[in-house]
Amino acid sequence: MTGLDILAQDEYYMDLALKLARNGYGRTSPNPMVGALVVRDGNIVGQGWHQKAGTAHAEIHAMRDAGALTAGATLYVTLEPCCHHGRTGPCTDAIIHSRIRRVVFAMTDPNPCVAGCGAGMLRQAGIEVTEGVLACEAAKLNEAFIKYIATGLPFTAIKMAMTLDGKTVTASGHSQWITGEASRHRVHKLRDQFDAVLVGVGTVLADNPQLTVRHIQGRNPVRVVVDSHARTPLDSLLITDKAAHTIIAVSQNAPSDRLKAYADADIEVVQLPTGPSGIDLRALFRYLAQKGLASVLVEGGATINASIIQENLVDSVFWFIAPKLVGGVRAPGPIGGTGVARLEDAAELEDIELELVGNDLLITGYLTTR
Ligand code: AOF
Ligand code: ZN
Repeated sequence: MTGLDILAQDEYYMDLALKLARNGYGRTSPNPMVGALVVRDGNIVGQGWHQKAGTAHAEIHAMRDAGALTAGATLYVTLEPCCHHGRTGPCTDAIIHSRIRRVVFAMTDPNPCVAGCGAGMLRQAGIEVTEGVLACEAAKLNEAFIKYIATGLPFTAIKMAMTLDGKTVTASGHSQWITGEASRHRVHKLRDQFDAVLVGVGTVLADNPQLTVRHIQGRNPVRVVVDSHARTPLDSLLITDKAAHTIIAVSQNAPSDRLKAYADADIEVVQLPTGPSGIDLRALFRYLAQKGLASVLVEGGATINASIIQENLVDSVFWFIAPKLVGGVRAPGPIGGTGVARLEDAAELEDIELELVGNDLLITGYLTTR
């Protein structure tokens, strides 16, 4: 086979391994989604994916599936095999024992416990190693894990629903519903995939939201309320429905009787120092990451959006635009605060994608680092 044939073959199997990895979507956090295949004489003889943090890694599933057929075979895996003793043993040991001849992986593990050491161990044992096959696709799949492990902060996305003329509420305060049913289903799918959903107390007071997954099959994210003065009502659904864990982030001078009432209702309360705009949001996001919440979907409103953009905590956006014109100089838009004075200071997006969801337009993109 020529080098080109081998590359095409490696990409073909790696694409299948990436598809296997996606079976773990929203279920492996704070660990990565990983898929693996064992190929022998052109036949797939084993496959597997990582199912849940703390359980067997993808490589182990695939090699168990292949049984004795691993001897002399090639292992395709979407992430560099680990070489550390974590909650499970090192995959490199298992690979060496199973007499795999060649390992092809997509991307180097950004986890500092592994980063490059897995590949090194395999090479030392005489195994042929090829790395970087479909590396961009693998990095995109695990964008949340990469951000979380490299920075100690969760991957953060803003979800926004606004009208074509940039309004999120009418001048008289009416906001349900801006987008259509298909978009609302799509938001529930996002909630199923993100570890946590975060809102400001203004949204709780205005909408009394549940922030759960209802229109589709899925699991509920942890719910986080930014609430400096502990104003979340004790009879709000986030407190009474018991549908998911709820965290209320308050400032150090929040009234202690309220905090006790939250704790009595099984709500987690975190008291944080104050930052440039209310609670120190960076400290909150660090706290969430330390709890193993590797991704956060911010679902409004305008004040919280302004603060997290200003503090450079946002990685990407899901911006739903409904084909409606509301008008009104006093009808608010999606981002509050004082805004930037000059256009060159505006936050910018890249890697834009457009999609029609029902009659709404969904724009996704990543904030450029400034
Ligand atoms: C996974 N699944 O399929 C692979 C992982 O706590 P442990 O022992 O499960 O180790 C987690 C680390 O192992 C993880 O951060 C990543 O660096 C590496 N590879 N992890 O959970 C997998 N291949
Ligand atoms: Zn491993």
